[in-house]
Amino acid sequence: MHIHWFPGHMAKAQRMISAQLKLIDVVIELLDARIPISSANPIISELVGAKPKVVALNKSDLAEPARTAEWIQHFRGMGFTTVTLDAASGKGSKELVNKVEQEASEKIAKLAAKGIKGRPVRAMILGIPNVGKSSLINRLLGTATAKTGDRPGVTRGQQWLKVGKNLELLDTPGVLWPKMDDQEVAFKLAVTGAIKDDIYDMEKVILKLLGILRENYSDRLRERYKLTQDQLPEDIVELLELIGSKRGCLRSGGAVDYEKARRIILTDFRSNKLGQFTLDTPDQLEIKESDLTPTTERHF
Ligand SMILES: Nc1nc2c(ncn2[C@@H]2O[C@H](COP(=O)(O)OP(=O)(O)OP(=O)(O)O)[C@@H](O)[C@H]2O)c(=O)[nH]1
Ligand SMILES: [Mg+2]
Repeated sequence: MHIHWFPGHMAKAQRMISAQLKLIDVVIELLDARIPISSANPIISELVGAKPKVVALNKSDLAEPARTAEWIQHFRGMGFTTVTLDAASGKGSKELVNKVEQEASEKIAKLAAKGIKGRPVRAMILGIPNVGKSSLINRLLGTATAKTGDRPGVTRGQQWLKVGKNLELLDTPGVLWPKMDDQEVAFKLAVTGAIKDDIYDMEKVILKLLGILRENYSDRLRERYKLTQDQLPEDIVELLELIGSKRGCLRSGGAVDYEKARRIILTDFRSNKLGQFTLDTPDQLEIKESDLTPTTERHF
């Protein structure tokens, strides 16, 4: 599954982000709590450099809570200010705002010493497509001002929004990296919805997902699709076929509609009908840890 994809609007987004960074006191980087390492875009770390940053593990309602707690500890151990977030319900957003204000306090104090008093904290929300940036803004504002959607690429332009007296937020379009060499990472971004569904090989992604579910979460599969104890075929295509027939995904003539069956599994997975999942595990850390740390040596 090779994804070489970098539409023009993403290059533009990057240019816009670097231009705006000068005006920003604190960056809020949203990661997907289901894939805290795979959703950490090295380009974002590079753009952000040494700016104060708060890392938020969003969509925590979709991730395994014990794993999220481990990841939070891990990131804090690396020296990051990190919070758990559910931007859909707003859980964790107060803590996030507090942390952002803390991170900015030094800068605000410096401005005050120069006679500039009462200047709101300016923060920018960065993250890969579909991670929940606009949803967070809407939660903080209490209204649906920023456009959101359950697909990547919803936000195109930039917009400044004021949260209370003390905070100004900039929503940004999601940024992906130009080339994903790591196929594991590409799989996780596809299955969690960060990459548009029409530009990756859905068939391969779903078969891989089913393989993982069969291996590690067979009880959940059985429960969701009402499979009996002896109904869990080794062969993944057979398993897909079985699920399809159980869910009535049949063409006229009685053959299983694979496409429909794949859609059902993907939708169930993304909406927690199969339970909470954390796909990144600490053994991937060594490879990806550098992607979270700003460095000037990386080139893309
Ligand atoms: N379950 C759950 N869904 C969330 C959460 N945050 C956002 N979403 C959903 O994820 C989808 C994407 O949210 P957006 O806020 O549009 O994401 P974005 O990062 O602004 O996306 P782009 O503008 O496309 O880069 C929407 O369907 C949201 O409702 C969360 O914490 N939990
Ligand atoms: Mg958006």
